[in-house]
Amino acid sequence: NNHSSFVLWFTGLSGSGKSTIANALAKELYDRNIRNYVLDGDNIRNGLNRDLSFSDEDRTENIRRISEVSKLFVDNGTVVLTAFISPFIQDREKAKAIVSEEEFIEIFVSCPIEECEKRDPKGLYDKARKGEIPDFTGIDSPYEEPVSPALTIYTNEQSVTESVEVILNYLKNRKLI
Ligand code: GGZ
Repeated sequence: NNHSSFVLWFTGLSGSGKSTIANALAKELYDRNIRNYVLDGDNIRNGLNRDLSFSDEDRTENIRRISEVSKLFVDNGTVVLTAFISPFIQDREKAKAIVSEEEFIEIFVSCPIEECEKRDPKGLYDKARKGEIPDFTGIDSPYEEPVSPALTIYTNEQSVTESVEVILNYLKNRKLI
């Protein structure tokens, strides 16, 4: 288990597949004895960040705290996989600066909003269209695509297994695993 730690920062729309891919990759890393941890809405927005809404300001604060927590995990020698929409370029840039540029790997989980809306696993897009959830990303709140992510994963064209394989190959090529 002699490897450097880093943050795999997944960004993309709700329903794009961030958490699914992060969790599948986490299992692969675990099987290779690489200590890792997935940060997502379930363990952050329900706990540390339960005081935050989905306003632009609160999303920025959400990402800032997640970045600081990620840095602590990296200091501890743990690979971190974050699965948050993180819609603003500027917030992701700040996250990169907090974690440190060399240890920050941005992965764009790309999926057309029509497909995310079709999947709608939690029925949130449906509610947002009806006006029941204000400031919903992609509907009435912006999503700024990464300009030069380390990797882009196309979840409407690739299976979860294929996506995980692409990321593992990237990490191997960079000699990070
Ligand atoms: C976007 C929302 C919203 C609004 C609740 N906009 O598909 P999910 O359910 O499980 O993932 C979404 C999650 C987004 O939280 P993040 O912390 O990742 O967002 S951000 O990085 O922008 O701070 C969705 C749910 O929370 N959700 N309301 N208005 N997603």
